Amino acid sequence: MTQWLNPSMSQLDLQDWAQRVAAGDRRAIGRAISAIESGEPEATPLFRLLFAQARRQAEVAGVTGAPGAGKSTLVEKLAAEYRSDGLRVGIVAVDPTSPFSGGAILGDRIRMQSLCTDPDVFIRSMATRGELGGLAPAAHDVVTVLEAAGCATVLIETVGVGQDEVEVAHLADATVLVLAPGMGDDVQTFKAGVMEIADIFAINKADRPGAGRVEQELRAMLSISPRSDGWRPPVVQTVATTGEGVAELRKALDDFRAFGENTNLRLKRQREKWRARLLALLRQRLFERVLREQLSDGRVDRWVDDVLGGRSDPHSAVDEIVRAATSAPPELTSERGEA
Ligand SMILES: Nc1nc2c(ncn2[C@@H]2O[C@H](COP(=O)(O)OP(=O)(O)O)[C@@H](O)[C@H]2O)c(=O)[nH]1
Ligand SMILES: [Mg+2]
Repeated sequence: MTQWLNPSMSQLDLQDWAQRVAAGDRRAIGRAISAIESGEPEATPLFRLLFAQARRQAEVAGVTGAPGAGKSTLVEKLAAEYRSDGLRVGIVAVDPTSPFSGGAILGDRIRMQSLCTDPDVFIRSMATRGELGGLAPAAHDVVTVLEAAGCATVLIETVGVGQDEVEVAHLADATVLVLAPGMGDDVQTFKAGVMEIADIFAINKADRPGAGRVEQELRAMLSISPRSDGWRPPVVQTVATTGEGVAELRKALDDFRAFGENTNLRLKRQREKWRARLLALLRQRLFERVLREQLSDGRVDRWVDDVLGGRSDPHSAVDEIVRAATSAPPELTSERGEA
């Protein structure tokens, strides 16, 4: 284990590591993800190698929806569908209740037996950011590692609470919104934002009464608010437990990819994705730097006391902190490229 954590790892060791990732070595993949997640010193040079070797043509599909809609079951069946074509598949579950949960890649608590014995399926479950869920910031990097591991498809499961669907849309090439009849998610009650990010609708649990009604309402809603990019989101009924409709769902994903490639939609999305990622990292890096350089050793409390005591106000305090941080000898130029 210690060899993976050695900060003075040579370029040769790193290349060897990256090659093992490409070969689908689970241990190497798991360690790479852990190193990147925890910002270990060798993570940035390793990430650079992995990013270069990531097959950028991988399809990243986000699967989102309310808890219990059948996302995990659907992801399992979709993965099997891609596997039947011999494609290597990655699964990222950002869901505390996910049966994929088990910590490491291929944790033994995974209930998806069909997948966990398959050497060409890589599963990573991730903690959500806060109590309200939310996409773990490292999810982007995990996708890159899985792409570098040769995954032609990466499926990301996220619970649909609030902001997540929008975030997963920033990470994925395609977003599938999973609905189920009788779950209270009547079409009228959808938040506008959620409707807009769905490229494909899966009405799961189509074996239950009410699926047809959900589909009708959805289609009615879609017909009155067509998308400006010209894509008409398909609506697919599925029964995830039996696999019914999963081939159609996969076809819808293939069609969307073809549409995105024939128009400039895919490229536009990818630009948005990397822009969001760059800005998020910048925000995080700058904030950490200000915390470290300006606000260590209880100095936050001193600012709080000043505000509390009326000697300063929050806006002026932050202005001063930022001024001090930006006039400090820049650490930034030398920091580039480090974790
Ligand atoms: N009847 C029926 N049950 C389903 C279907 N898909 C999933 N389920 C069940 O619904 C429950 C929740 O599924 P799960 O995949 O964990 O949902 P998630 O919370 O969205 O990931 C499980 O008991 C599944 O077996 C379906 O198409 N029909
Ligand atoms: Mg789940």
